[in-house]
Amino acid sequence: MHLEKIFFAVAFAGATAASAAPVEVASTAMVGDGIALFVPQGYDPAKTPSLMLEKEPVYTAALPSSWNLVPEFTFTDGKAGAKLRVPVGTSLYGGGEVTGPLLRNGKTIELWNVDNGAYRAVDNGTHLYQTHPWVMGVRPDGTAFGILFDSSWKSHLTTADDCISFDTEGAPFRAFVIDRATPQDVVKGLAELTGTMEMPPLWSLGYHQCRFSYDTEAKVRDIAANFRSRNIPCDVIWMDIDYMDGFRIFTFDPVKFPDPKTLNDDLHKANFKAVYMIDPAPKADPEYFVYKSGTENDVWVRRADGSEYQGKVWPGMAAFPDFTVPEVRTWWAGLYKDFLATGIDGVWNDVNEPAVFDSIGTMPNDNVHRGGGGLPAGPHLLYHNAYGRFMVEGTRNGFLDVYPDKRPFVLTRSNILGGQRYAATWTGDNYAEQQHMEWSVPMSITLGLSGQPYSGPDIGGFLGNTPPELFADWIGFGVFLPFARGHACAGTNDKEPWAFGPEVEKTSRMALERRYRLLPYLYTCFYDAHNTGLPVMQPLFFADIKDQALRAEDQAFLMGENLLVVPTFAKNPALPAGIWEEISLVKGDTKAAHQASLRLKGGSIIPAGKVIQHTEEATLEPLTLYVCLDENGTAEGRLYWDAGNGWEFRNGDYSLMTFKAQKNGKKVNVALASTEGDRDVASEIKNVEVIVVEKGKTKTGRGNLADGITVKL
Ligand code: NBV
Repeated sequence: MHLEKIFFAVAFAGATAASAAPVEVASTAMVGDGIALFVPQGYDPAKTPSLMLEKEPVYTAALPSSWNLVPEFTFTDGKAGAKLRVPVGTSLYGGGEVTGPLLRNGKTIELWNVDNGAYRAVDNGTHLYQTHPWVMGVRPDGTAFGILFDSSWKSHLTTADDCISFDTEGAPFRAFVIDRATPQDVVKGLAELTGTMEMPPLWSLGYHQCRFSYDTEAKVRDIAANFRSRNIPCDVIWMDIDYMDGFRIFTFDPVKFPDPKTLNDDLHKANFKAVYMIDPAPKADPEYFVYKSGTENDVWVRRADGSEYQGKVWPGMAAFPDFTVPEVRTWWAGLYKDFLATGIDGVWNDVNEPAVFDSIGTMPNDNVHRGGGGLPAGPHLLYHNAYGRFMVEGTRNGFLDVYPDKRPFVLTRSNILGGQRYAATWTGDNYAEQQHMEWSVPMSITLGLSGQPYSGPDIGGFLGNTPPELFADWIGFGVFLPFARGHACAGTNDKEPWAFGPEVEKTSRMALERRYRLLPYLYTCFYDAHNTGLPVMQPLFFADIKDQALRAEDQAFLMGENLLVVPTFAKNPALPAGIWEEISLVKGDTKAAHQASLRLKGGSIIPAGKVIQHTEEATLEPLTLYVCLDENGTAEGRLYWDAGNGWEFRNGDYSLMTFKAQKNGKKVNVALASTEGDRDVASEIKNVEVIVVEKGKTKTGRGNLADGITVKL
């Protein structure tokens, strides 16, 4: 479409009131390879600041006249919107944290972060805790595009078959359109605009055990001891709100958690990490040091009349830090100093939509945020969706101030696109029921396609009592999601792996052993996500972008590019054509009830370690390479490894190894083809086991990397 045709855009079809007034495109530019920027007339960054981009885009070229994905902007009664016409037959994805299927054609979601218990407490689940104004379209031929609406104002996002529309309650905004050869490239383009996640600490890829709440020190010790005595792999124990003194953040209950330092030290001795919850709003108690210091530093969000806003939350009436103000984020970061010094390894920021116990569930729309550091002052209606994102930026910085040499682990319930740079996430308060178990697959895939690769559900379901079968099915595939944590709401049954009896305990142990064996592969997937934005958990259609049958598949999924995971609940999943061979990671797993089936892609090699109980034991000695040859008898795979924490990998202290396999008659030779990085991991690996899977049969060979390994077929 020629640029002149962009003017006089057609009226916005979805508008209900007076028909939407078209707005001309004021300027366009290319800002990256296949990435176009469209700026409507009336756009003012002081009214709609960009809260999602990592940095301001740089003009690289003029928009080519052949560019045909042109958004049409509208502005009606003070509310801006935009739409993008979509070619017939396009499969639509994205929108961030959503319930329902992976394929988003014909859906409308609201973008207004909300505490939405069981995904149905509010507006039938049409909006959850996060905001991702982003849709990706995959054309029938596999080429793909995406549109990022660069606005945090309260809005609706509709993905009709022929049109993506986004209508906001705020001022005009810019839109970025990415048009590339593959959906993978489009998702990477989104990361070029909004950034990627940082490398996580290796320990955070282990299993996490949580409950609302392990409410005494003794209980925490008991849970930890059970994991070790029962040989169930686990890395992290979580402290939910009951560790606090009267729900006051940054305090510890003097009776139930009298000595957090010793508790954390003891957890460390048993090779556990400790993650503690911090909510955003301190109790408005003039005697309480956080409230006192916040008041002295003038950090609180204000009402429209300028007075301090207070809302009821867990500790009673509380004040809310205005995280849009850079100095407030610095103040917030400072609170973590003494807190983390007790040996806390990670932070869980909850209820940061922010949730308020009132009729609208959050603070009033006209509350005032002051901004600063390039951000304008603005109403809560503008900043609501980014409240959690600004909070976790402060939290992450607080962690880095205390531990500059460690990789932070921050988990957040609320976020906005771009916030993957600061925190991982989980999918909030799901219910212990079949549908929520099944939804946990498309939910995390969709988050991954929307810029956030690090997510997972509360395995077993948070609300409601979990029946043993459900837990077993859930953990049987939940261990292959990027973030693997079991969690349970107060008042529900115990949901630790052993709580359901010996059979489920066995199932859980096996599932977790499988995850831990795959750590080298999983870590490599995270390295890719960190570098390029390619999701860790991928939709099956990534395996064959032209195959229409895969477009709606959201029971089976991919872990990285090479491993297909079929949960036991999956009924007739559409699977990609070509060679995919089932692999076994733990004796008996392919036959065991509840364990997801794992299939390796033809032409690929994936690395695995031995069964370990926690990541302090993580080792590549011995290393197992699972090999599945393609039609030509070749295969290739990679392994990324580094210190597992810290930043030295940025200075070259890592190893990225590429392995290649080649079939020669009745033999397969596997060798280290290349290495990148200064860390000499390869020469530390003395024992390599190669397992070639062909037509359902496995053949094993052993050797070392220096000589290469030969497997006789
Ligand atoms: O802090 C308690 C819970 C927490 O366990 C859960 O994971 C969060 O999503 N939190 C919400 C507060 C409200 C629980 C009903």
